[in-house]
Amino acid sequence: MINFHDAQYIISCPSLEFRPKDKYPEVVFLGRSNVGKSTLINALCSQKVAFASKSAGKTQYLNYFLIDKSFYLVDSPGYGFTSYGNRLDESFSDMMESYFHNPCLKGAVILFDARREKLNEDDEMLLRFLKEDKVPFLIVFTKSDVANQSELAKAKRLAESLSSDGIYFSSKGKKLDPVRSAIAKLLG
Ligand SMILES: Nc1nc2c(ncn2[C@@H]2O[C@H](COP(=O)(O)OP(=O)(O)OP(=O)(O)O)[C@@H](O)[C@H]2O)c(=O)[nH]1
Ligand SMILES: [Mg+2]
Repeated sequence: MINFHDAQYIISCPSLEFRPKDKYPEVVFLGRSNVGKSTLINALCSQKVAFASKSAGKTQYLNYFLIDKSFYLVDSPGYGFTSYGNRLDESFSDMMESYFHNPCLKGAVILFDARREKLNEDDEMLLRFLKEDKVPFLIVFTKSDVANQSELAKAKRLAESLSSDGIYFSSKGKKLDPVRSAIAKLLG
């Protein structure tokens, strides 16, 4: 049974070739910079394994966390931010595109800020990569504590337009079971 109690940081990889050599399945967390990827990983594991921060661009590489000694959660750098500017960085998209050709990858958790209304070019690109490599995904809306009702309703419609239910998450709340069971489902 997956309980997310045992979480260990393993390695930070600049590309897929540095991934651990074992064949544990993995689920990757994707989303714009500062959306709350590292925060969600910490919440799921009930401990601070991933580095979360107020400033954008904190997570730089693919960070592997071994959970329950049976699978990896992979924290990824946020897109839409680089130290040089704030457009999508080519090296980031190269890193991610090759990352998706990954037989151990069982699925992705895409995070959107619950207050965002629509997708931009970077989001579309990411969804295209996932589709090309047939990577199943689920959508989590973060920061739902600071979104209003109308924003939450729009978020739901956005998820539906991507054929997903969309799960609301707030780091201030404790409702993690829906995310945990959706991840368990991706892992099969
Ligand atoms: N109010 C609120 N703040 C949140 C929530 N989730 C994350 N944050 C805050 O958002 C900021 C960014 O969180 P991170 O988890 O570092 O975001 P990230 O997506 O990992 O960012 P990068 O690594 O830079 O791509 C931090 O200040 C968090 O405390 C949430 O559900 N509610
Ligand atoms: Mg991060």
